[in-house]
Amino acid sequence: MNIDKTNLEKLNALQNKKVLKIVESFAELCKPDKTTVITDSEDDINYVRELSLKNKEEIPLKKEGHTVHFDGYSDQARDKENTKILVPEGTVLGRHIKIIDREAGLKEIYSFFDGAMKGKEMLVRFFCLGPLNSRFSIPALQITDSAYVAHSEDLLYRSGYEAFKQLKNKDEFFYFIHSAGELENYTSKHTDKRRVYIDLEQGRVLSVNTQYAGNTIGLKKLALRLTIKKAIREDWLCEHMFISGIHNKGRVTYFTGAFPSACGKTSTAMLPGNTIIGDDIAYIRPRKDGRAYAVNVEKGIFGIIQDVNPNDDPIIYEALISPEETIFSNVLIKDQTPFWLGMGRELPKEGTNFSDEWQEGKKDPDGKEIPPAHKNARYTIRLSGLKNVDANLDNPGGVPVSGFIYGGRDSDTNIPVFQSLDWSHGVFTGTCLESETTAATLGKEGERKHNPMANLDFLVIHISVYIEAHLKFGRSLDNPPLIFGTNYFLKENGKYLNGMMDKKVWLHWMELRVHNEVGVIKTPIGFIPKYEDLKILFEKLLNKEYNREDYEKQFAIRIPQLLAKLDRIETFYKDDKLPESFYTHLNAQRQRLIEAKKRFGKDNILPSDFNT
Ligand code: SPV
Ligand code: MN
Repeated sequence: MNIDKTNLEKLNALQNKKVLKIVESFAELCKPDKTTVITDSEDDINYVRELSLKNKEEIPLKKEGHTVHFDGYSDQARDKENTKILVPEGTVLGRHIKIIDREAGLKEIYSFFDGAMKGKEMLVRFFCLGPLNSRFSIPALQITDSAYVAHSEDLLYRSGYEAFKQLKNKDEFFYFIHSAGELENYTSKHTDKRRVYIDLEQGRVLSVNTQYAGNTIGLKKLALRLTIKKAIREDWLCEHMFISGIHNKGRVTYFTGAFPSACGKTSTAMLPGNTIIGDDIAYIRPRKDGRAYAVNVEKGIFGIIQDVNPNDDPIIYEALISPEETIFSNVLIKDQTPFWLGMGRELPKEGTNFSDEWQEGKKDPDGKEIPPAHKNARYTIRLSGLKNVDANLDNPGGVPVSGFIYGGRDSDTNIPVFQSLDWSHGVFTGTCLESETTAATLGKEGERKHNPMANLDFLVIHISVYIEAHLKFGRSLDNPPLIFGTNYFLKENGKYLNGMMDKKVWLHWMELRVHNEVGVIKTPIGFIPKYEDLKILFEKLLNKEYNREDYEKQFAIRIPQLLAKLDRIETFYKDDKLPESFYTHLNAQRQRLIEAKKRFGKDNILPSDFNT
C-alpha cells in the first residue's frame, strides 16, 4: 500500500482491523499513487478542500468560500439503470428492484476498479450517519479518489474519525468505495462503464466511473439503500424524508415529508417561518413514550438550484449569496459568478457550463440545444449557515414527529392537501404516491411514475416487506403521526391553480389538525379542509383573500381521474402481492368513489356537495 508513516499512524490509531483490511485491499486493487487518511482535524479537512481546487475538480468563484464543480455532460443525475443490488443466486426482490448476481457483479466492478486510481490520491474518510453519540448513529467509512466527493461530505455529514475510535475494533459500520475512474477535462471519461453496486451482505456500496453526487457520495443515497435493510431488521424506518418544525402559538410541531425528486420537498421543509432539521433523509425510531422520533442523517443540503430566487425560496437564496462555504454544481459560470435557471434575473449568453465553453444556441452532438445551466444543477451547503436551522439539528434523541406528508406531483388528479383516514390508510396513501418524472434521474422527463413513499429508487427489499414494515411501525406506536397527502401542481388550462407559497397554508392546516383545532370534511380519499379554516389561514399567513370558488375548484374530488389513478396503481403492483390491507384500502376507496359519483350524479364533486 502506498501510504506514508503519518497516514498509516492515523489509520492504526483507530485500532480497527476491518478498517485496515478494507483500506489495504482497495489500495491494492485501485493502485493510487498515494493514500491520505483524513481525521476530524481542521488541518485535514482543509487539506481536502484545497486538494479539490488543486486537482481542478472545483474552481474558486468570486465570493469567498464559493466553488463550482462540473460533472460530465452525460453524468448529470442518478443512474438508475446501472445501480443494482448484488444478490446471491435465486434471490427474488420483485420487478421494481434491479439486481445482479453477486459474483458476476463483483467481478465486473472489481475489473473497473483495477488501477482506477493510478496517478491519483486515495482519500480515506470517516463520518457518522445521524447525530454523534446517539442511538441513531451509524459510522461510515468513505474511500474515494474524488476530492469533490470528500469535500461535499464535509458540508453534508458529521465527521466521525473519533466515533470510529470509539468503535474499539467492532466491525459495525458501513463503507463506500468510489472512483471517478479515468478523467477527461476533470470529469469521468468512461460513463458507459458507470456502475453503482450495493452489497447488502458486506454493508458496502461500490461506485465507479461517475462523479455526480447522487451516485458517488456514499453517505447519501448509497447509505440510504443499506440502511433501509438495517432499519427493517431493527423495527424502525429509514425514509427519503425532510424534517421540519412548524411554529404556531409558541409551540413547535415536527413533520417529516417524502416527495419524489423535484416535487417541492426542499421548499416545503424550508418554508419561511419553519425551522429546518433536514431536507432529504430521516431515520425514524419509536420511543418508549409511544411516539416516533426522527433525526437528520445529514447536516447539510445538496439541493436543486433551479427556481431558487428571492421570491420563491428567500432563505436559500440568501444563503447562496452569502460568503459561506458553498459548492455549486452544473450551473453557468461567467466572470467567476454562478447563474442558474429561474434565479429571477437574466442569464449571460455565454460562459462555462456542464458542456464546457457555452454560448446561447450551442447544440449537443444529438442536435439538442444545451441550456445555460442544467435543470438538475445543485448547491451544497451546511444547514448551520441557514438562519432557519432548528435548534434540535444535532439532538441525539431526535425530535417527536407529529405528521408524515406524502407529496406527489400531478396536474389533474389529487387535491392540494388531505389527511388520511388512519395510519394504515396513510400507508396506502404513501404506497400510491405518483409523480411526473424530472431531471433528477437520467431518462425521459414528464412521465407519470409511481414512487411509493418516494423511496422506490432506493429499495433493496421486496416492496411488500417495505410496506409491511410501515404498517408494523404504526402499530408499535401509541400515538403515531397523522399522515397527509399533498399535490402542489394542480393545473387548469395549463396554469397552476395554486401559488408557490400556498403550501404554507396547507402545512399550517396540518399543524392545526395535529392539535385537533380544526374540523374536516370526510371524502372518499380522506379528510379535507373546510373553506372557513383555509380562508383564515390564507389571510393570516399570506395576507391573501381566498375565494370560495378557488377552494371548490382546488378541492374538487375528481372521480374519473382518481379512479384512473387506482387502476394505474393496481397495474403497477400487479405482480407484487402486497400486504392485505393494501387491497382492502384499494377496494374500499374505489367503492367510495363510485358511490359518491352515483350519489351526487357528477364527475367532479365539490367540497360543498359533501356538506349537504
Ligand atoms: C434526489 O434526487 O432525491 C436527491 C438528489 O436528493 S440525489 O443525491 O441525486 O439523490
Ligand atoms: Mn433525495
